[in-house]
Amino acid sequence: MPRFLRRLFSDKGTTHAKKETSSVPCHLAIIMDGNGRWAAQRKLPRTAGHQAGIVALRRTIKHANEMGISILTVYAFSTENWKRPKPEVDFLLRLPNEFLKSDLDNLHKKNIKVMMIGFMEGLPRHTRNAVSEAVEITAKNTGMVLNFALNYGSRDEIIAAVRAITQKVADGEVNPAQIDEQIISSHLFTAALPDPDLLIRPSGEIRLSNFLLWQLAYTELWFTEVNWPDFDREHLEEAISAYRNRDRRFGGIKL
Ligand code: V0D
Repeated sequence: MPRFLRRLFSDKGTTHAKKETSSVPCHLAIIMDGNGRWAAQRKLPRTAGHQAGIVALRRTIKHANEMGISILTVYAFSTENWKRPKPEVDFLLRLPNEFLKSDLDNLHKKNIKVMMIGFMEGLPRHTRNAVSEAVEITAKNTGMVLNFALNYGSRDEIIAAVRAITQKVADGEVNPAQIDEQIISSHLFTAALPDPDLLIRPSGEIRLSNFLLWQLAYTELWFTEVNWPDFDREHLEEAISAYRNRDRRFGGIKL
C-alpha cells in the first residue's frame, strides 16, 4: 500500500490509541503461579515454594522498576485460595506482614507506591493493617505503582460493580442509557489504573483463573512454563520483547 494511503488508514484518532511499540508496557500484570509445583519438584513443603516466590517477587519489582514499568500488578491471593488447607491459608496471609517488614523501607526509598485491589474486608485484621499501613506510607510516592491483588476475584468484582451501579439507578442518580464502559470501569477495584498492557502467567497454566476479566479485554497475554520462583530477568525480558513485537490493533485493521 502506498504511504499516503497508509497514513489515511492509520490507527491515529481511533477510540483506542496505538501503543508505543518501542517501549515497555505501561501496566504489567503477573499471576505468580507455580510456587507449590516448584516446591513439590524439590520435595519441599508448599510453604518453601511461597518463600521462594517472595524472592522472585522482590527481584521482579526491582527489574520492572529499572525497566521503567509504571504499574506492576501481582496476583497474590484469590478469593478461591480460601479453599486451601487452613495452615497454608494462615501462612499465606502472614506473607504481606513479613514482606512489608523486610521490604517496605526500600520500596519507599525507591519512591514506589503500594496499592491494593480486592476484598479488603474479607482479610484478617493483621493482614489488612499491614497492607493499609504500606498504602498510607507510600500514598504520596510518584514512582512505580506496586499493586497487590489480595482476596481478589474478577466475577465478584463485577457483581459488586453491578450492585453499586444498579443502586445508583434505583436512587435516580444514573440513567440506564448512560451506563457505558467508563461507568463500569470506574466501579471496579482498578478504577484509578489503566488496563494492563501485558499479562504474564508462569507455570504452564493457560487460563485467566478469574483475574481481571474486564480489564484484560485487549491485553497481550504471555504464558511460560517456568515456575514463579524461577522467574528471573531473562524471562521478564523475553515476555517484554514478545510484547514489543506484537501488533496491538484493538479490533482495528492491520496496515
Ligand atoms: C505467595 C508468590 C508478597 C505468590 C509471592 C496473602 C504466593 C509470595 C505478598 C504481599 C504472597 C501482599 C501484599 C502486600 C505486600 C506483600 C504476598 C500473598 C502471598 C497472599 F501489601 N508475597 N505474597 N501476599 N506470596
